[in-house]
Amino acid sequence: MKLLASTASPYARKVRIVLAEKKIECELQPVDVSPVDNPVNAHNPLGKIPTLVLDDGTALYDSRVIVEFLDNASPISRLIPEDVRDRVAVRRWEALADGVLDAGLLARYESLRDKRERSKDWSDKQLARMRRGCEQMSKDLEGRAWCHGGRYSLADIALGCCLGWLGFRQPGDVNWHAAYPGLARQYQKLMERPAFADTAPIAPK
Ligand code: GSF
Repeated sequence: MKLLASTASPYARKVRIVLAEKKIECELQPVDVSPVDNPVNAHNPLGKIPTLVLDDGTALYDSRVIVEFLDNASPISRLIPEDVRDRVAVRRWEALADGVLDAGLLARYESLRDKRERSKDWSDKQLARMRRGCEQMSKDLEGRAWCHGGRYSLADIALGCCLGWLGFRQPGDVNWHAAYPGLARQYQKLMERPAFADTAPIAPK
């Protein structure tokens, strides 16, 4: 089994953390997805990472499908609850954290365009989305040790990957750590886990 990934991708980090928490061995293949023709296309028509290639050649994407597969592949450290209501709550957290990331990536891509081609309205829309998302996550976490059900789960992993990337890339030049101290504290706590500390985002060489 091999994971096509990059050290900067927050969605790939989610999968790498799940692999580590569940003690599943997996080869990591760093790939650059910026060129139109990239090595991921042969496995995933969307050309996106993370993509997990199983030993029989089956490719799994996207990160949400991969983490579900991995959580069921081993009983060690269950990260997605079995109970439907709990599972839905955890997956909603994941959808929210991933959604904030999606908006952050769009804002970042926009900021990398030539100044004359950038749309302020488009960027502002993404920033507002990120802000509302962080606001909600901050509110939902208030007074809790973990995102859902009093225990560490995929929800915390998704939140941590989102916050880690926001701190790393700073889309929109917003200082998220200062704006949401509760979230910043939670990220510090998550970083005490080896699975998080070992996967902190790094810009690819
Ligand atoms: C998002 C993957 C994604 O956008 C998931 O796996 O959860 N919903 C998907 N990956 C980016 C890399 S990154 O910024 O994490 C990607 O592969 N982009 C390539 C492109 O051409 O958009």
